[in-house]
Amino acid sequence: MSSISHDHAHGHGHDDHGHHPTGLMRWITTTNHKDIGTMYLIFAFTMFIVGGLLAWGIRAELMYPGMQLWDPERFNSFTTMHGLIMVFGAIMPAFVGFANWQIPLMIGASDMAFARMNNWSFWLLPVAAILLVTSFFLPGGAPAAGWTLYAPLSVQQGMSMDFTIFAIHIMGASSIMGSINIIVTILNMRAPGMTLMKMPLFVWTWLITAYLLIAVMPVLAGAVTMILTDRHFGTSFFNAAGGGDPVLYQHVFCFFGHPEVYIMILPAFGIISQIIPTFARKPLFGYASMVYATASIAILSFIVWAHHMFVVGMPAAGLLFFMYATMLIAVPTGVKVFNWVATMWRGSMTFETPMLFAVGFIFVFTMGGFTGLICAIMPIDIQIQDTYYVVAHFHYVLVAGSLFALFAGTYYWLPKWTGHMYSETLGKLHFWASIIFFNITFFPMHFLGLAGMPRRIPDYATQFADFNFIASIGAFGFGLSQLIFLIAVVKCAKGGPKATAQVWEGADGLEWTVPSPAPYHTFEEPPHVK
Ligand code: CU1
Repeated sequence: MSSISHDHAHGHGHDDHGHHPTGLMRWITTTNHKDIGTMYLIFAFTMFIVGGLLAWGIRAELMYPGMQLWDPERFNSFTTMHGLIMVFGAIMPAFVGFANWQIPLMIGASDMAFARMNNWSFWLLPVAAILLVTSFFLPGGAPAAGWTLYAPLSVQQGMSMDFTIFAIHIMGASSIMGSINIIVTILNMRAPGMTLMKMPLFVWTWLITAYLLIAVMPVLAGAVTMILTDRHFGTSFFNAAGGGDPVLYQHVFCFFGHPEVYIMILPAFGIISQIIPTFARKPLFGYASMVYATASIAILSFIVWAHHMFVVGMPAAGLLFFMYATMLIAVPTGVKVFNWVATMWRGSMTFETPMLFAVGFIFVFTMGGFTGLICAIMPIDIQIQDTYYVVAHFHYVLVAGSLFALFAGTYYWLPKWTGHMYSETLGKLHFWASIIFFNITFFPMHFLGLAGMPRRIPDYATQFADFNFIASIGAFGFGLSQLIFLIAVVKCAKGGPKATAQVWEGADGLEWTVPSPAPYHTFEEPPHVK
């Protein structure tokens, strides 16, 4: 869109010497936000495959009761690495990739504010990923303390834990630099006339997410540094024998961990808020309330962390506070879901692949939201703590939430990114395969959890066999379905029918900006529809 002006703004260093780096050097040295966005997305998809193969390893073992494939330690390392890789390697970098591509385009900036730091933010990630993945080949195998790296287990495990701690430090530095870049770009580089309350919702959600990242990545760094000093430098932060307390680790980790779950969902809300108006051919309903809801969720996310810890032994006042605070988050989240539905109300909707994923997101993510509310009810949580109910809950939020929004956004913006239309047939096939296999995989886990099956175990009692078998079939199908996505994207990048400037018919610029002042009365016939 702005590639010509962009080259003038940032390419002059190379022009002076009369050449542009090509091939691999181009990608290593690039400061172009589009190149860097693409690299983030390719990196994220690669890690999604690695994390997915680990999920297959988990589901293969759990397909039948009894011990089949892996010893328990190896199984634990699979669940640990699956979580770490999906959170830090796949979901988060994918959203940063979207931020790089879309934020400068949406606010009319020539590039990100710190284009060279942007390059460094990306290239730290493969280094961290290599540290994480090589830990499988170290003596003692990969870390097996859960993605939460709970002490005291994480203090006792082998040298792979040191690799993981180092990888987390590097990824944290990358996230903080990326967040500073995003905040400065949004606050300083908007086109004249674009006030904050005229910014597209995706830009708003990323602005707020970037503040969350800057606030909590240092907390995670602190937590894993305390593990490191407990391991090697004689401290006893988490060791009761030395006067420490393992529960301290849970408090510090979860103070990072809960805002982290919103880091992984707020940009998804932003993507959905761009897509729904386009395919309903109406302005977003309740723009301002969307912004305030996003900010409220972010603020509330700091005061709910101990809902992960209802069974550690907390005073009743603490239990009640964290229960009610958590329930409060359902209010702004409900505002968002209401606004999306109100946007669709009496719209002239069409259901191309991005809209299918967006509507699928609203339906299935909301189910994950409701089970979250159930987990927030302290007396119930005490029953379902550490069971498959929790596994079902957070996969509804992270797969049907974050991942489906990423798919929706990819199909939505691919024509802008590549200049070509993707195959609608492949896209729709990918959607239906994904949503069906997703539910086959994770819906039975609610029943398993309610029946008492614990998470993070390689074997289980025979009464859990049927639902586990169904879940495993679903997981194999879900993984294979992602090949359709890969084929659709590669085909689109290589060629295909040319995308028009408008791309989505009848959307009259809705795909880029959300008009302000407040939309035309949205319960009337919209002005866009003839
Ligand atoms: Cu939480």
